[in-house]
Amino acid sequence: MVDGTVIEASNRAAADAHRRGLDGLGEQLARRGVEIGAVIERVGAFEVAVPSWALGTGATRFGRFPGEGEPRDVFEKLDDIAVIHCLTGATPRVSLHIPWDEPDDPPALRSHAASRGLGFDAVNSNTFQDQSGQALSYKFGSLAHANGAVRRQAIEHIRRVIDVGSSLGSSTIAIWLADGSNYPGQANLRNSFERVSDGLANVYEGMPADWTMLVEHKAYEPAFYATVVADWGSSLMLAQAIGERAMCLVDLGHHLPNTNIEQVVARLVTAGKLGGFHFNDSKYGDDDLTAGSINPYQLFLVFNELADAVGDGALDAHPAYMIDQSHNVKDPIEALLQTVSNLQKAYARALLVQRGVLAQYQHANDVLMAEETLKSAFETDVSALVAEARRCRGGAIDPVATFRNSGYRRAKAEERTRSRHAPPQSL
Ligand SMILES: [Mn+2]
Repeated sequence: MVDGTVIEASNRAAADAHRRGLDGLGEQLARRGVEIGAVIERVGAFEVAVPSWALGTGATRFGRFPGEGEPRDVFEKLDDIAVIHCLTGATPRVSLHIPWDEPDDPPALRSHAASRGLGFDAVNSNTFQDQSGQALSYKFGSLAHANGAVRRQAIEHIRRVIDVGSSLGSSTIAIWLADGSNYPGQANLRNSFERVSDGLANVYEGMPADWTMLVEHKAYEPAFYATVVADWGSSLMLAQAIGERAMCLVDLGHHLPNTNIEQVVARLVTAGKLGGFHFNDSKYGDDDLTAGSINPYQLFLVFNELADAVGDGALDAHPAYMIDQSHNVKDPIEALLQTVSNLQKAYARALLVQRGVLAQYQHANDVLMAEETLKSAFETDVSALVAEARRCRGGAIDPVATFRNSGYRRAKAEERTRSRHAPPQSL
């Protein structure tokens, strides 16, 4: 972990400039009738789960270039997440992938996590690749497979993931299925969907009563002609058919280019089925880049939809927030610190939208001023506000600089040998 004195020293050095920035922003917001303290409090309460697969350097199909001091097992991954939590105060939970990070001894992992102030968020199943010793192959699908024995094997796997999750204190299963076809005629489109629906319903029946199932759609890849759960409509049909505790998970990178994702969010809120998010950003496809790095306006508009829904009671609790990124060229810890900060900024800006004013402009069909009302919130520099939210939670005013000064990565480069493990991937 990063020593508390390192954070204190770093914050002391940044204190004067931080205070000036915060005072300036406070005055600016007060002129708009916004009390900065209330926004700081809400941003400080923002939490997002870190996936166990994001701590090592990711890979493309062309190769992987690991960095020094990467975690070698799930225990070391939790150590790195604890560092991110120390510096941001915003990542108290881990989203575990089974079997990539399946613990041999779940109680030991649970107590390792607890000793670092961490708990477990959604567990993720994997029926998109074959594991060693597996009896039947998922080459032609899992829950949608034409062979009932393969479908049963996939159901058993997901049930086992839920059991592991239960022993860790998790209560959510996130399911992304690679099932689909690469060529017209390869699979019957309706039958494939019905098999997935039946399989998920089967898993749902055996799920503990306090568990939630999140169904994650993805437009394409690895299936390039027709993915079974390709879009929010398919995901919503499944969630509605399966039951009350089945919800939809929106991964920002799992849509076709130019999809209006904030409108997808609005629809799922209306349906009462928005269960969770996978944050990332993309230029072309499922690029898994740092959230807010390519299209920060879209990220803001997504948070704006959520803040609007919470504001008028359409959403009583926020959905499960998770990061789903692959860090190929950045230090994974630094990339995650930057991600958390970008998410907090987008959320803070969404909280600054003057909703009453916006509603009046919408009612009057004043298109320009309605747009400007959103834009003025988006264009507000909320850096000092977000830094203060972190500082109030014991975190760093400047997390990346503090992390670099801490020498954590250098120390781990000596302590951990070069990773011998399979490259982390992304869901
Ligand atoms: Mn995802």
